[in-house]
Amino acid sequence: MYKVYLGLGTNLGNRKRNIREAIDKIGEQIGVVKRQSALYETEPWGYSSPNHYINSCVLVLTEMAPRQVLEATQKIEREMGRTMKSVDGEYFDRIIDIDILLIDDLKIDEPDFKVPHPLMEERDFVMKPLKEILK
Ligand code: PH2
Ligand code: MG
Ligand code: MG
Repeated sequence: MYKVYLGLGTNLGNRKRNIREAIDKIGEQIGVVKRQSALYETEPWGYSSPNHYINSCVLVLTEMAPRQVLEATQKIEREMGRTMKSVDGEYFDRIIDIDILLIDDLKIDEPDFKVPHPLMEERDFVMKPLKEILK
């Protein structure tokens, strides 16, 4: 059983509904959603856009291996209509982004998969909701 902390972000469409839909899908496809932070309205970080974000974090308990969790989060992003992915720190507005922040105290350092999330400590929009549910 893994304890996985996920960061959720959306700045397009009905943002509250997007967060709710993502959490429903996480519960159906990944594991048991044990905790959810409040929703935070945040300004775009790292690029400029008129579209503010809603960010939140969840704690999920799952039997899935880390790589399977990554694939499942990407599948949910696609199901929800996510198209553009960030490339080399260039960011785009998005319907939903689901990032793996922490998995137990694992360290993963693969080209396409790093845990803990390498940028999380620089990002208030991650750390504020994460601290609410961390234990
Ligand atoms: N995600 C990014 C880039 N910038 N800014 C906010 N406020 N919230 C995000 O979730 C976010 C961001 C890349 O994933
Ligand atoms: Mg992200
Ligand atoms: Mg992402």
